[in-house]
Amino acid sequence: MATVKRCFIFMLCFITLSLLPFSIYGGEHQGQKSKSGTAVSAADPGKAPVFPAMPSPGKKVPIDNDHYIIYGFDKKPKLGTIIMKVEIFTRDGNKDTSFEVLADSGMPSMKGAHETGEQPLQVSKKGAYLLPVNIVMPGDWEIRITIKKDGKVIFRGSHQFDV
Ligand SMILES: [Cu+2]
Repeated sequence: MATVKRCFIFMLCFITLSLLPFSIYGGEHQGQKSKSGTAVSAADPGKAPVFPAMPSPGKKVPIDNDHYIIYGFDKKPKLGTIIMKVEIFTRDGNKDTSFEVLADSGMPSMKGAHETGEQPLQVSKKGAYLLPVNIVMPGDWEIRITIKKDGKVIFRGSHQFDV
């Protein structure tokens, strides 16, 4: 019995020692990243952009100093295809279609299962940005909106909902 126990402790030590170099390496690697600043982090594809939660559909969401969006759906989200609509307004309430709007949809609890990747919304005749979103199963869903002006990202926002 004592032999088995000693053997077990030996195994544990062996595993710990063999994993140690990796954890030290990982720590150093992270340290290097944060020390070297923005140049490296901007080029680092592993650094995921942040999508802050937006106010509810139908509410004004500021995207810069002079514009806000109002987003929503053609119906209460349910299984099947729903159409997401994003309208961009200037501060004085005129529609602006000079932006590029992209959206990614998926289920936060099933990472990698349903993400569509960034899809461009198409501008309708009425000046609304539209995108069909396929809700393929019940559960928690998230739509992530990215807005660009002249190719540069000026806004990111997330809307989470349950189906
Ligand atoms: Cu799912």
